[in-house]
Amino acid sequence: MHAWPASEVPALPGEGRDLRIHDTATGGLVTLAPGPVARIYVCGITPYDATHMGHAATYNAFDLVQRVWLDTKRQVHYVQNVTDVDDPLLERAERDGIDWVALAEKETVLFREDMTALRMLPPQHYIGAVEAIPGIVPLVERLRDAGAAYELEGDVYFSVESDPHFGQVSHLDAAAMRLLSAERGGDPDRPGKKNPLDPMLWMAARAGEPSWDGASLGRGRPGWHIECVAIALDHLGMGFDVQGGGSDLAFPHHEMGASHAQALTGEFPMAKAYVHAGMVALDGEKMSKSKGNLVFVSKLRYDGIDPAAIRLALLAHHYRSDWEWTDQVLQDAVARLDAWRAAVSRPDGPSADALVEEIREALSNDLDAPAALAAVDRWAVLQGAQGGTDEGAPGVVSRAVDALLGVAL
Ligand code: 5CA
Ligand code: ZN
Repeated sequence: MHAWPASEVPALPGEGRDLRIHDTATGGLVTLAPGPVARIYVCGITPYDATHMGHAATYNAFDLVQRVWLDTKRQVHYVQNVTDVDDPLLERAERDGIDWVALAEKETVLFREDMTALRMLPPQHYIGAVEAIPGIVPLVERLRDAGAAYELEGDVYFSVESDPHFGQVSHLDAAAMRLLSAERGGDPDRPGKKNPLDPMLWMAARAGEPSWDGASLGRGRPGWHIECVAIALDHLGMGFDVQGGGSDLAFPHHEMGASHAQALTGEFPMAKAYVHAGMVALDGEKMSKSKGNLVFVSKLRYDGIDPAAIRLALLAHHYRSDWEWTDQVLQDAVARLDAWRAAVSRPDGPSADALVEEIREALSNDLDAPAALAAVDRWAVLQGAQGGTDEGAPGVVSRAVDALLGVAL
């Protein structure tokens, strides 16, 4: 699949800083020290509805990760998937009486437009589950042949007990795992499984559902977790720097992914840091396609809201906190954007050198975007109150806000 166009990232004076970020697996901050090419995998959308503010907030967090790395003069190798075949997509297509392929394509087109408008950096490899199937099948065969997977009525399940590290990404107890497994695509109550938590690797063809050639597995379609493992290992290899997603992916998705990868390679963990963004809610409930309590990026754009203001609304919240989308959040962001634009519209102003360092410091400290915004606010207030004589300072501020926060002033 093709991704979306990249917005330019201006180079800044001075040196960027290494990223310290919260890793769910170790439960604390880790300082990442990637090589000259930092490697990141971010779980992509299941394209059965439009991009909502929760998705946008999560992708914003991982866009910041890349901007911090780019500021250290590293290159970034970024991979993202599209879960373009899965139960919820097929169910929505069926409900609405439309072709599932057309639905996935339509929503993926819209996602690309939203990401472009929000100045999210595109992945170098944007890979659909369907196009990854030829790479998934041999991995499932290997897992089965190694005794880490078993067959149940034609379906193939991964055995979580084959992984000595199972549980070391999310650190949940068995009861919590069972509950979340049922909520998030698993089938803990299916009779005949070795362990209720075992996730499906390959689902045998069902009547009326799409299926693909699975070689010795028979016709069918891939499970969700093996999809991301196959794509990540193919394009990044083991031990990449960050696997990212919302906190609802810690279990089962990233836990199972780490287990699959461990069983395939003997190595743990697949990613050096498992990074999870908080959940965005609307009216007190997690924004979710299945609940339908959604604020869409595209709707706001069509209503004439500047995408830079949407981005500032996301940045005003720390990526790890759960927060609530309200009209006030957007109004505050619009006001901040106006104030910043006014402040950079003059040819001179207060020195921007310290500000650039403050933004760098804030972001390198577990992506503290609210602290970065507060620093820019202080500069803008100073500019409004007394101005300054530093020629070109507003230009430096504009470039820093663009390069490090993805906001075009
Ligand atoms: N296709 C899978 C990942 S492989 C999937 O979870 N797709 S998704 O469309 O449901 O979600 C895409 C991303 O948005 C995931 O990282 C998910 O954790 C995140 N996300 C979904 N809802 C919210 C929300 N309310 N707040 C924050 N992030 C969210
Ligand atoms: Zn994923």
